[in-house]
Amino acid sequence: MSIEARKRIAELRELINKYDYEYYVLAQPSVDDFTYDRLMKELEGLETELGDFAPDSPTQRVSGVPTKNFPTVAHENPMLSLANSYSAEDIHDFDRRVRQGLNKSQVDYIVELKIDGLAISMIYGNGRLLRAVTRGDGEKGDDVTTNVKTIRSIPLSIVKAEEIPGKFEIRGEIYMPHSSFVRINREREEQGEPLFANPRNAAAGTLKMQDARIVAHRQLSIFCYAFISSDTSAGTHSENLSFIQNSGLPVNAEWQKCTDLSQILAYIQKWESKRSELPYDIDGVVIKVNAVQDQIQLGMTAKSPRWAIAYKFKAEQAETQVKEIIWQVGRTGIVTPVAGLEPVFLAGSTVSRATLHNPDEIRRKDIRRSDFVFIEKGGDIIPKVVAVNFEKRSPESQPEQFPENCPSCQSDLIRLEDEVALRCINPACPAQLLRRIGHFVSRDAFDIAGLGPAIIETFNQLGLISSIPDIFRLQENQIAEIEGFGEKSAAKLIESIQKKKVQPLDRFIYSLGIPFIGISAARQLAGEIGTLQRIMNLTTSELEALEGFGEQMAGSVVRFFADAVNQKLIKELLDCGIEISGLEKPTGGVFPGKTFVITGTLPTLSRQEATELIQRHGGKVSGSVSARTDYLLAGENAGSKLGRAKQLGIKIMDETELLARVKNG
Ligand code: 3BD
Repeated sequence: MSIEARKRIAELRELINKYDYEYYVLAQPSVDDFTYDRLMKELEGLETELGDFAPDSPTQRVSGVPTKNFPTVAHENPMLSLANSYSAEDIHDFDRRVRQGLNKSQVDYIVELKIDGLAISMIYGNGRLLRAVTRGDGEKGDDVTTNVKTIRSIPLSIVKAEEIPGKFEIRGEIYMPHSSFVRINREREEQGEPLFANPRNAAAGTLKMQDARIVAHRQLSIFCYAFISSDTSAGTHSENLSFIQNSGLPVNAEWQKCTDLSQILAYIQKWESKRSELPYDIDGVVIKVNAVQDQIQLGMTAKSPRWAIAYKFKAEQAETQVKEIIWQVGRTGIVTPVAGLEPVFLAGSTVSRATLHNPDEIRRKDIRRSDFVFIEKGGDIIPKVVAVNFEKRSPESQPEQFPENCPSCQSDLIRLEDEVALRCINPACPAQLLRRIGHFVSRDAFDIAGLGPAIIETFNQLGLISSIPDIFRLQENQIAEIEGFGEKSAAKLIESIQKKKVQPLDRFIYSLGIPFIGISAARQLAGEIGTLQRIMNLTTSELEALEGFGEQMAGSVVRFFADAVNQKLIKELLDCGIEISGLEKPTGGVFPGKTFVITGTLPTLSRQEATELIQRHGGKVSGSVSARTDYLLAGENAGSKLGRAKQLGIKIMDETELLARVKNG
């Protein structure tokens, strides 16, 4: 029995690996999903029976056990950067430098698409995938092996290549195809979670996730572009690409050999115009000298090889028509123009709105209703209008009339001196109120699930919510009567509201919607000042003494708390039974209740990552050094904060120590 079971296990593994390769690398499946699932189930069953959980079995792609933090590990070979170029002239110079450096009149190049994803290094030993590490700073990165193993186009073991070196490294770019990106964002929208701005951010967020099951669901892909081994001396880059491909790893098929500058430029031109037809994002083209001997001869500069260069495309644009210009009232009364667009596909998703920022922007670019415009995605979720296609403008078109009255309450709009924005200053404006309520219940504020914009509006129209404190006065029986609700959902909503009545000070401050005070400023106020009463009594100069607080933020806080309307709001909230729980409870974690200040550039962690790591382990991060600071986390080029921390005798910590302490608990 056991011998037969073992034989069957080996058979199934081989079969499933073959099907994975056909499906994920060749995109030519030879079996249907049902058959595949059945084989996978059979394999899982046999493995459990025999207790055989080989790390390279296809069943091990998704470990059910979430990994803790990602250990930082040094790269076996440093991951270099690529020099960037933006024009034909830059490429011309590159080609001239290369030929001069090699003293040749003609050089063979390989040109490849530059995948817009995240660079990864994978180490194979005796044919098995041992480790996958993010680029990090090029010297060391995060060990994300568990997550990378969920990418089904990456073989866990290589058997195909005739002769494979004992140990080798393969590099590639992990990316999220448009299809996965659209699906993930749709799911996030349904769950009320913040959307990813682009596939690259989605891939980055996914690769750093702690739960490999979710990573598997996100469906990342990879294209590999480099092979490094000390065992073999490959002749050319194109041979390396073939080796990678023969090993069963995906290589982007669009690479090409070029023998001169004009061919390179033609390739760039072709892909600059065809990029939108691809099912994944590219941000340029990479040009590499083909012969490894030539690469060695050219060597490298401080950070990047002299034998390769990236040509970066300009941001991708799409053309579409402006259907309407909508004037939206925000929670602070600013009235923002938004273009409602004929839906158009751009860089991975369908776009139907673009921000027009403010009236000046509309005039400057002369954007009108019915105009055809070019739009572009930046790092933001909402794309922007880059320019009007004046050739297509209708002769009847008229410049956009700016509203003089608030589209919601009809009160006169004003335009403050030194401000570009139009503003509704009616404190009772219903649109502002709805937006303020929406902000109050949002994720970083009171985080009340089940009170989306549509429900808030319904409750408002029914007279159930006319102010923020009214949220806490809602009655179950009132809601149960509303169409679309029932007793069950009414009870659920009331429960979800009651559950959120106790909030830490930072969330409470943020939820008030003080202009210019975002979540991090609110955290800073809560962390450094400590109580609501003290925050309400701060003077402009005390506020300006806080790191990062300028005149605008300080003035806004003082004005907000001086306003009787806001004082009444706070009093009513407290009367409704809202409690401020002080700061997040300083229990548990490695740094319970400890306050960190971060300064300088850390070797591997970004500021955001370090902050999250500290917070996950019970600590807080503040913006400025004070007597209350427990640790200064210092990186390279630390400035005045380091001096001040030393003065105050505050313990200085570097990233290595932080990571070690986190690791050792
Ligand atoms: C791609 C380096 C060399 C091996 C250095 C020539 C910089 C990201 O499709 N080749 C490609 C791609 C990236 C590459 C090289 N070939 N380096 C390549 C690359 N087809 N994207 N990169 N990288 C990868 C990087 N990443 C983050 C921060 C700074 N640099």
